[in-house]
Amino acid sequence: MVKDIRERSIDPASQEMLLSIQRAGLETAWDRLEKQQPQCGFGELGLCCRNCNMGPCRIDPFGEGPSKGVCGATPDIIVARNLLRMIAAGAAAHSDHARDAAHTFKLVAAGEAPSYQVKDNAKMERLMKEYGVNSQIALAEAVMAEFGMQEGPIRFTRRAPKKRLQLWQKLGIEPRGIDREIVEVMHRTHIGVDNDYANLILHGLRTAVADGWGGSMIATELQDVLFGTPSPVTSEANLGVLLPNQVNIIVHGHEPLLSEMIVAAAEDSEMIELARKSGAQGINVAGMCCTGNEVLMRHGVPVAGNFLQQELAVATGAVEAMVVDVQCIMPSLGALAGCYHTKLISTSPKAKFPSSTHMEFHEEEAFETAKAIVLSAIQNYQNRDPTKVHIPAERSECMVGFSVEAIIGALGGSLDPLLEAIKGGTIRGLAAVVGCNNPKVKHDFGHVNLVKELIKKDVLVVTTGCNALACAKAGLLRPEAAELAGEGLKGVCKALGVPPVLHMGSCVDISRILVTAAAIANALGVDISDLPAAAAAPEWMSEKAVSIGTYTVASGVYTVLGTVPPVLGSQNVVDLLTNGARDLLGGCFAVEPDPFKAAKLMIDHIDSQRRKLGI
Ligand code: BF8
Repeated sequence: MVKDIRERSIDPASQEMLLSIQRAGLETAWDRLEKQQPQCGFGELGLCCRNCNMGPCRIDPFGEGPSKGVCGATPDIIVARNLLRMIAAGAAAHSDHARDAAHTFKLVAAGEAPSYQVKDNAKMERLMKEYGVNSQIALAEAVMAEFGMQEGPIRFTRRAPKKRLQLWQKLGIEPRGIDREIVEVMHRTHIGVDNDYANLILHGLRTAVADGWGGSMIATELQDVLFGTPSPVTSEANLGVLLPNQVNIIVHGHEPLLSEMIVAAAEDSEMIELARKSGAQGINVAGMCCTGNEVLMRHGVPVAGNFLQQELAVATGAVEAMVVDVQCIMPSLGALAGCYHTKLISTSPKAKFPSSTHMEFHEEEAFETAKAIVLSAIQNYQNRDPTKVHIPAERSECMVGFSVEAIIGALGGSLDPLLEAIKGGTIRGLAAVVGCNNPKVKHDFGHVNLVKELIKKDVLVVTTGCNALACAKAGLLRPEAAELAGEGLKGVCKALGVPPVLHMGSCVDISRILVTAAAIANALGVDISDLPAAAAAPEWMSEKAVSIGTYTVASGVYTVLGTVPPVLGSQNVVDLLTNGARDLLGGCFAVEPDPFKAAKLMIDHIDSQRRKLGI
């Protein structure tokens, strides 16, 4: 029996569902975390090496047991190698997502994916110019080639301020092809290759830059071309968006290639008619995690929640189908869905799950597959058990969809009003608050409190991923949330009619934040590292977040993590990431689990940057 469910989440809808799940005798990630206690100390410190079969080797942090692995690897080497493999996995996830978008874009160019069209021609033309090509197919081929390119540079690194680019070149971390950098991580971390922790970390930086200024940016740009560049739209967030009398379909995962089609299929009149015939009043699609962010910001599709709410959504007993593609999908879902009538439908050949129905999705016949998936959800409506339905009431309004283009639009066509507000001090600085949930942190507590503290002190917040969804649920993405901001920020938000926290999309869309930071730095004639800006991931857990944090630091941003990365086993690695990086890159990591203290660290950094800029 859990002592106090309020210790697990600050979100009333989640608390309600956690109680309901507990009463049903079922388990969630929070329960499994408890059962894992105490977690492996060697793993927590990054001191366990499984890279060859002389091991596994572990280093005793207290100096009483072995101080080296069988091959002679020191704590510095083991910690750095483990960190690099996390970066590689994260960069691979974002970049493989981008590859799928590029593949679809190429099929569209060749007329082989009739379900998709180019929605933003102007953006496509800008990209063609940037790549120096004059046809859609040539653009598709040029983008595809960037993944396996043997020599650099990848195109979008040219969007970074000149000083940043020169610094990357000087340090030898300007990335070549994205896949090449990831492969090189695996090579260097194989037994007996790179055994210099600093040299390893430099390559980690290069790989992460290939993610942020490569894979993630490609995903964002091509998704905008195919599905439209987001502009402000209002919607709602939290489990209360599930509807008692409709066929509820949750799209969960990351790639809008699938979710866009499900949204379109659910609007098909034939499908709506079938839903009515089955006794439902209609079809309700709701998002979850980052694919939720994608359809939220492009179509205003309501979002049921962030990472830790995926199990809670199934336990409402009101979900006919949870349709998943890739990333951040808990393997527990199939078994949990089996306790209700919910169908867990996997769609990617890369991602199959226990106890799921697999309906493979291919771009060439995307709409047809999406219709078959929606139909299977409709047919499942009759299996819903009304006695098991429990939908919390909470749903909060939100205004989302602040792409770079939308921000410039809201400012009246140029960044100048923002720059003036920053220079004049009405806006103290900028903060990017992003990242996951992690049951080690009270759900949404880090996100919501950090963001509230920042806006209170006149820091304009941009957000993506699960932080964005936490903010949406807490009402921070409404223009009315300006009332919670300091006087300066409040005035700017009220004048523009925007919230003090701007939703910029999914996790690959952190690339939008990089582009915004570069544009501001260029306008001020400085590097990103000179800006009164900081970043944070208060509840991060995924390897993607490790890659994101690393490219943020490589881009010159002071980045505060709310959970401790597995690096404490090497003081040298810790020093490099928290101090050495500052001298090398102008950005570095800090770790602070308390969101109030984290806000203070970020604001102190912003203030010191303001002083250096003389503003
Ligand atoms: O890419 S913030 S838990 S959903 S990894 Fe996953 Fe983390 Fe959420 Fe999106 Ni990002």
